[in-house]
Amino acid sequence: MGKIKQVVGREILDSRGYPTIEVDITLESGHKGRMMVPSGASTGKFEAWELRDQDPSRFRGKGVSKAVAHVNHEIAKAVTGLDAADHERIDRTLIELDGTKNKSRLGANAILGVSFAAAHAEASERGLPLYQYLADRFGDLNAQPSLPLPMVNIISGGLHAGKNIDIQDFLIMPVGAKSYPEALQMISDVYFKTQEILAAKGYQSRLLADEGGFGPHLTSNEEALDILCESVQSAGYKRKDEVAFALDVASSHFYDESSGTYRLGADKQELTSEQMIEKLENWVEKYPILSIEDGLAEEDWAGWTRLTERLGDKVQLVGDDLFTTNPQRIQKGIALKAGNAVLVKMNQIGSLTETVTAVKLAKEAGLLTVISARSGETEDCTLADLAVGLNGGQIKIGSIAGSSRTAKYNQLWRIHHELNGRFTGKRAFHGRFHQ
Ligand code: 2PG
Ligand code: MG
Repeated sequence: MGKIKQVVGREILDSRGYPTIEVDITLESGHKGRMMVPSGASTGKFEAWELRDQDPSRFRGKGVSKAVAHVNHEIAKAVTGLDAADHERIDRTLIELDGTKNKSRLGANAILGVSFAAAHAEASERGLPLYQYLADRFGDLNAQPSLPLPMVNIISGGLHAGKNIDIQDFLIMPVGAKSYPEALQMISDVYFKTQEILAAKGYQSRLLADEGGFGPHLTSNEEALDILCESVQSAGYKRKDEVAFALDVASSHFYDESSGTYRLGADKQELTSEQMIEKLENWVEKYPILSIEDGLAEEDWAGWTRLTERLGDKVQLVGDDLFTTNPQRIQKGIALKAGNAVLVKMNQIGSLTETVTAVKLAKEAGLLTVISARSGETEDCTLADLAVGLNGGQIKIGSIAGSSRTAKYNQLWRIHHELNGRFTGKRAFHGRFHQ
């Protein structure tokens, strides 16, 4: 254990060119830990609060200097002298100091940075890689840390690609891969085939969306699925058995609350919750889809229960905006049988121990987990270590372009060597969904 000696916050830039917070913690021993905080664009209503300055004279109002000041003054004072290994105490101190329900006074970005920087510092104090430290402290007792199956963005839409099409992410999962490097190679094959196919069809294939996926102006949402089918086939893989599809529909962002309908601009459709379920069901019949995230909106609980009844034994139904990594919302989902998997984003809830609670709660209830990046990222690799250390099963980082994404893929590749290749692969699904 190491006592916290110094806490320093500063502004840095994220992958969209907006400021975010970096926190450095130094222990009395001299060991240090650093955390760079990610930031979402298609954020859920129930996420912890990301504090931005709202001062239009700096960074279009997106500066985080107030949150940085909180780190350097109030927070530094409160956590200096605490044991960096006592994550429960550190997080409780931060949450109580903030005093709001959604971390809006100090900022969830400020709190998250300090919470995770402490873990980095303590891991360094013990001479352990972060994933091993997290596994020792919070991991599954009966399972050794293992590399997650990647869920990788190939074609982007929605808020990450200028609303070219409505569905936000068309992703692939290399379920046939026997190892992490093989998974990466399969992803790379499909990624570059997609680029060739888009170019051949006359689409813009060089410009990339926020997460490094291609963001062409397709004529419909379904066209993206057809293109993916073609890419997987021409890359020489069997659809579903070797490469399965995943969608992040991010439907909260085209849901019209007043009419209770889903407005798909690219398909010129306005659908009720029931019709949206039918549309997803048709896609599951027609395409090798293994996972659907946010197929329905964050407040459409009744729809989610029906969706899960209809499709829950065929595909993974992941709640992102629905759950916002919030244990209370996950509890509600368990009670209502809404969804069968949780997307885990540490900045949605805002601290290490609450993220761990969300993962444990999900696993105990038999829900699968996908540890996820945000659309605004940095070179920080905490996410990769977290996914391994907690045995998250699956990881969603974005595409294989842009160093904020590849930093994490590469960290996993390093860990692959340290773990002698231990890879969860398609076992992430525990044999469900006929995998
Ligand atoms: C999502 C994420 C990552 P954002 O919706 O799952 O793809 O996007 O960080 O913008 O919320
Ligand atoms: Mg999502």
